[in-house]
Amino acid sequence: MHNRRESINARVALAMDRSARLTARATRRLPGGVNSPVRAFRSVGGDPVYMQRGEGSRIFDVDGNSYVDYVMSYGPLVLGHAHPGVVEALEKTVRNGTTFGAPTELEVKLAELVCEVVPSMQMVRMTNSGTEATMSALRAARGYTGREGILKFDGNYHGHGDALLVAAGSGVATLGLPDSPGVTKGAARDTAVLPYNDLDAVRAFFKERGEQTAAVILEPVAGNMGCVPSVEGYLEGLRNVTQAYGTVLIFDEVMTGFRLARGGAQERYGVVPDMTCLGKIIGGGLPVGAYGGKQEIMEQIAPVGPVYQAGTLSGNPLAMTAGLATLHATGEPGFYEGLEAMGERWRQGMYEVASEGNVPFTINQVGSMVSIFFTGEPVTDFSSAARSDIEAFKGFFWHMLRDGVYLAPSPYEAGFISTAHSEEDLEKTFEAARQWAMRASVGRS
Ligand code: KE4
Repeated sequence: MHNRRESINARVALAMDRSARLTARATRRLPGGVNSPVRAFRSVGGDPVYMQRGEGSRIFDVDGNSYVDYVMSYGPLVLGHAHPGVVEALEKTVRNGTTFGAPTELEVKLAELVCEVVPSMQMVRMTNSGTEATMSALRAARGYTGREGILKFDGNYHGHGDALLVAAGSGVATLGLPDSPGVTKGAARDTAVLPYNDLDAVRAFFKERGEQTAAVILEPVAGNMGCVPSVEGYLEGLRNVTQAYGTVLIFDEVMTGFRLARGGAQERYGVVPDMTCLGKIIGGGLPVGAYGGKQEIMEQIAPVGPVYQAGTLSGNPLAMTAGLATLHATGEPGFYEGLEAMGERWRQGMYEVASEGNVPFTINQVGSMVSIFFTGEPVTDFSSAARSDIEAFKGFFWHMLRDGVYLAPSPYEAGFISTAHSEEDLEKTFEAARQWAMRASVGRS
C-alpha cells in the first residue's frame, strides 16, 4: 500500500509539474490562466491540474492520471464524459457544417422537446450560456411588466450579467450594491438581495416594493453555495406572493434542469414558475442556454415583440445535436431513479466514513447534486455555508485529488453524479474520504 501511495503521489506530483508549467504559460495570456475563475484553484490554493480527456465517470490529466470526476464540467455531463450516443450524433452533424446563421430543424426539435418536458415553458429561446439566459429572462420580465425591480437571493449565482452581480444592501428594502468593480450603481440599484430560504423576509420586501418588482429569480435548489435545497414551503410561498403582486417568478434551472427530475426542480417540487432558465445539460456539454415560459411573456421577445435579444450562435446545430442526444437519453425508463439511487448511496456512504473521524460535517444531497460542508450546523443559506471550515475543505480537496477523486476546487460548488458513475467509483470515493477523516481527526480531541 505504501509503495502504491508513493507512486500515486509521484505521478500526481509529475502532473502538478506539467500542470504548473501549463499554468505558467496560461497565466501570461489568460487572466489567472483560465477562462472561468473557479478553475484557477484560488479557493484551495496551488495550481490547477490540467485535464486532457474524459471517459464516462473518469477524467484524465495531462499525464494520464485518472480521477473519479464529480465536477462533470459543473453540471452538463449527466451522462458522463464522451457518451457514445452524443459523440456519434456530433460526428454526423459536424459533417454538414457547424453553423449557418439560419434556422435549422435541429433547434425546432430541441425547442419542442424542452417545451414538452417542461410544460410551463410554452415558448423558449436558445442562447449560448446560462448568463445570457438569465439576463434575457430578466429583460423579458421587465419588458412584460413595465417594472424595473428585481429580487435575487444571497448565495444564488445566475451568471455574470450586471443586474445579477449584486450584493445585499444594508436593509431589507435597500437597493443592491455592485458585487464587482465595473458593475455600475445604476445597474445594481434595481436589484434587491435577500437571504435564501427566508420567506418572511420576502413577504416584508413585497409589502414595501412588490408593486415595483418585475421579477424574482432564484435557484430552486441552490448549487452555487454548495448544494442547498429550498426548505419546505419556500417555493410555494414565493409562488403565492409573486402571483399576488403580478411579479414574474423565474426559476433558474441552469443547474437543476433535467437533473433533479426530467422536468427539473419544478417537476420535483410541484411549483410552476412563470419563466425558466436552462443551460448545461440541454447542451450536452456544448455551449448553450435557454430561457422560456408563458407565451404572453415570450411574445415580448424580438422579432415578435419589442424586447431585443439575439445571438450569432444561438441554437447552433452542434449544441442542439448534443442536447437532443442527451435529453433523449434522459427519457430512458429508470434514468432518474438510477440517479436518485446513486445520490442517496453517496450520501449514506459519505456519512458513514466521515462519521469515523471527528471533524464536524453536514451533507446536503438532492438527487445527483451533492455537497459535504465541514460544519456541525445545518447549511440552509449562504451565511451558514460560509461558517463552514474552509481550511478543512482545502485539506479534504487535496487529499481526495491525490487519491484520484476530482472535486470542485471550492466549498461553494455542488458535486454532480452522472449515470456513468459506478458503485466502484463510489467505493473508491468513500475509501479516500475515510482515510482523510482518520488523518484529519488526529490531534482533534
Ligand atoms: P454560464 O453563463 O456559466 O453558462 O451559466 C451561468 C449560471 C447560471 N445559473 C446557474 C444556476 C449556474 O450554476 C450558472 C453557472 N454555474 C457555474 C457553477 N457554479 C459555472 C462554472 C463556472 O462559472 O465556471
